[in-house]
This record gives sequence, structure tokens and C-alpha cells, in this order.
Amino acid sequence: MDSKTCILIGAPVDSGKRRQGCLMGPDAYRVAGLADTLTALGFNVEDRGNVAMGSIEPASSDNPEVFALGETIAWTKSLKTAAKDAMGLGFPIFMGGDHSLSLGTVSGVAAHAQEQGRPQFVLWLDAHSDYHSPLTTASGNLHGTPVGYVCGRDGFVGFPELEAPVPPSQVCMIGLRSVDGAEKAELSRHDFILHDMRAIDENGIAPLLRGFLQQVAEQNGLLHVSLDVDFLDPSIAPAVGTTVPGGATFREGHLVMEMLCDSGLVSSLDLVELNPILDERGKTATLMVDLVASLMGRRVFDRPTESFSGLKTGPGVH
Ligand code: NNH
Ligand code: MN
Ligand code: MN
Ligand code: MN
Repeated sequence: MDSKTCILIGAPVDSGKRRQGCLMGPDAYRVAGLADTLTALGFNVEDRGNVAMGSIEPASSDNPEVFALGETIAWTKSLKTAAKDAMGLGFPIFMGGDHSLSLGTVSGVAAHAQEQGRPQFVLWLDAHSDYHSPLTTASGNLHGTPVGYVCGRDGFVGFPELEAPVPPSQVCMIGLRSVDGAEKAELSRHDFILHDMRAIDENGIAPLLRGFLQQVAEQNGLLHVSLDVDFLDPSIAPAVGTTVPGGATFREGHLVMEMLCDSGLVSSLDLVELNPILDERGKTATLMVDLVASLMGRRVFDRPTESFSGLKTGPGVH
């Protein structure tokens, strides 16, 4: 693939919860200047427009609460294909759309990784763990299920068969502060790498992330980053339907992105849950674009390279 090409893929998914508005996300990123920002950092940028949902087939769940199941299945199919294809062409940035888009993007990039014979790692930057299945969700909102799906939980009837389940030990979650009881019980049965806000407060975010990056490097993994707007504190990122107080600060957000950049390990990115109608003069969309800039190399001064044992490459080089 071309390491200096960023592929922008709009995923106007709004089926993952009842409050509508995330379908405007891709255009908000465009208006906030995502493409120009990447161009200024030296990338070739290819905006492939928005992915279409695909045809909705009749679908039903044993859980009567489940919302818009058929639509989310249709999105998962089309986004999985789009993600798998894009991995061969450059560094894909999936502009959401709510977090149910990650059922498609993560299963797609993981299938690509398997074809390359490399392990897929996932960094989940989110207030929530999104580890429900359609059978366990109390809200019925499928944006709370992508980690469950990509890690191979039961209950995803009607969704595409998983080609390459991601082992929980290859999933790191940072920023947790709202985890449902049923999710917590199920999470604890597996070896996810879980860092809640208290862990960030006590240790600082850098050592938590560094430990995970070391693992990715040692295993020559590909790394998908899924950035939920609600990872950030609502005071700096209000444009999200599920604000939870006590989130990552402006500098914690940027530091994560800067360290990810220096690691050279990131191979794909989701930007999810931006709901532009809830924004304040575009400040959340602008912050998200600036975070992408930090991930892709914007910096004041260079740092000595981190001593990861993996390949020393740039973002998207894999
Ligand atoms: N766990 C809750 C649910 O399943 C909230 C999920 N909401 C999110 N996830 N915003 O990131 O409904
Ligand atoms: Mn590749
Ligand atoms: Mn989420
Ligand atoms: Mn969330």
C-alpha cells in the first residue's frame, strides 16, 4: 500500500442509537478541514465520499429492545468490505457515524490483517466498553456492541460471519467510566487490557498507552484506533449524545495521539459518535480534526524515537 496516502471514508451511520444526528459527522469533518489538514502534513488525500448502507434484509432479535437491527447489519456488510479494500490502498480514516460503524470497520481491517498473517490490535478510546451483544443490551442501542462483535461474542444473528475474531488480549480500552453491570461481568471473564479514568488519574495516561504499544510492537501487530468523542471530557467535546463527565483532557487526548504517531504502529482509524447538531460553534469537530493532525505528525518539536522493538515506520506504513 501507499504509506503516504490517507483514504477518507464517510460512514454516516445513525442506526446505532435512537438520538439522530451522527449521519452529519462525515460532512462536519470535511467542513472542519480534515483533508486540508492532512495535505498540509504531507499526505496524499483521497476522499472516497460516503459508503452506502447496502440493502436492508428483514431481521429480528429475541431482545425486543434492539433498535434498527436490519440497518446496522446492512451497514456492517458494506463497511466491512470498504474497510478491507481500503487497507490495501493507504491509511483509512473512517469518518462516522455512530460507533456501530465499528462492527464493520474493525471486522474488515481484522480480516485484512489475517490475510497478511499479522495480529490485529485495537485501541478503544471511549468512556464505554461497547461489549454488549444484541441479546445483552438493555438500551437496545447497537453502538454499545462493536467490541462484542469483533471479539466473537454470541448473539449476532444475521451479521456477517466473522473471518478473524480479535482476541480480547489484543484489545486495550482507555478512558472507561461508564460500564454496564452485565458488560463488566463479561469483560472480566476475558483478558482485555482495561484502563479506567482512575488509572489515568493515578498513573498518567502515557505509561498505560506505552505498555500496550510495546505489546503491539513485539508481536508485529497492526493497530486500529477507534476514537469515540465521549472519550474526551464533555467540556471540550460536547457534540456527542452520551456525554459522561470526567473524561480525557485536551492534553491527554493530544498526548495519546502524539505517542501513537511516534510509535509508527497505527494502521487505521475510526472517528465516531460526533453529533454535529450538539456542537458549539464546531469546537468538537475542530478538536477531532486537530487530534487526527497530532496522530498524523503535527508537532512542535521532534522527540527521540520511542524504543519499541517493532518496525520503525510512519503512520500507515505496514
Ligand atoms: N453501555 C451503554 C449501552 O449499551 C452505552 C453505550 N453508549 C456509548 N458507547 N456511547 O460508546 O447502551
Ligand atoms: Mn496492508
Ligand atoms: Mn463507543
Ligand atoms: Mn462512548
